[in-house]
Amino acid sequence: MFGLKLLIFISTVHYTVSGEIQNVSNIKVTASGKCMTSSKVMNVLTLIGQKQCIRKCLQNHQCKSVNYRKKQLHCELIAAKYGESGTSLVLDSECDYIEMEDQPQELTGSCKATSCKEECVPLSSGKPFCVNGKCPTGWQIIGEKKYCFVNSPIKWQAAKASCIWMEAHLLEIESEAEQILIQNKASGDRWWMGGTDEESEGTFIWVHSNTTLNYTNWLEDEPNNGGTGENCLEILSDGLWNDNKCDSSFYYICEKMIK
Ligand SMILES: [Ca+2]
Ligand SMILES: [Ca+2]
Repeated sequence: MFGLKLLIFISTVHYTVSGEIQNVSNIKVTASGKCMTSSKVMNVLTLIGQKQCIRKCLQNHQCKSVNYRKKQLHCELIAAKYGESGTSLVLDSECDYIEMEDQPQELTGSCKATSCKEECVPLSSGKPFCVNGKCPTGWQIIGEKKYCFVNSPIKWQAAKASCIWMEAHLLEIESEAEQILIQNKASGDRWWMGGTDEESEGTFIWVHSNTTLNYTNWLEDEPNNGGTGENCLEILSDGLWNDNKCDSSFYYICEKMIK
């Protein structure tokens, strides 16, 4: 470990003396001219800048360090850091080994504030999007479809995006039979579904199918577009439906066809 600390010291001095510190934008290279060998390389990104490489690692919950190959613009995302078992540093003049601790967190942009446990990607709108590649609770086959009941509360747009990333879409209940199946599994909590009247107030559509609602199961006096407006569809703990503010955070249900 002493050797590593010395390397950090040397590389800091190097950047200061040579006046390159602006160029690296406060990025701290942990070991310049060295690569870390590890079996825990998660991904290799090519033709990517150093800052972007670090950003990708910071956005991923599991990523602890990167090897950045300056000549090839290669970025290795690694789920380990130097000192953990199976790691060693090897001389490689084209390589920088960089740990994520002490890197400028603002590189993650809007993702900094999220509690995303997997990969957080800032959308072009500037909003963070937590990527969960697979159903965190496991797909359940109910009737003719697969459903994923995600019990972490997020806003409607983020829930919609999360389902798409799972190659699915937010729940659309199209019949009483489906309502009963879902109700039996979902009771006790409230969940986002894939309905909205954002396009045309009062006219709810299923956003994936782009169809109006054939079957509905509204709570009495709903949808009421309450308060300053409610444009997103939720299923309540007793199975009845309500329109709510899209910026509210609820659990959500994704569905897809059985392949
Ligand atoms: Ca509305
Ligand atoms: Ca309402």
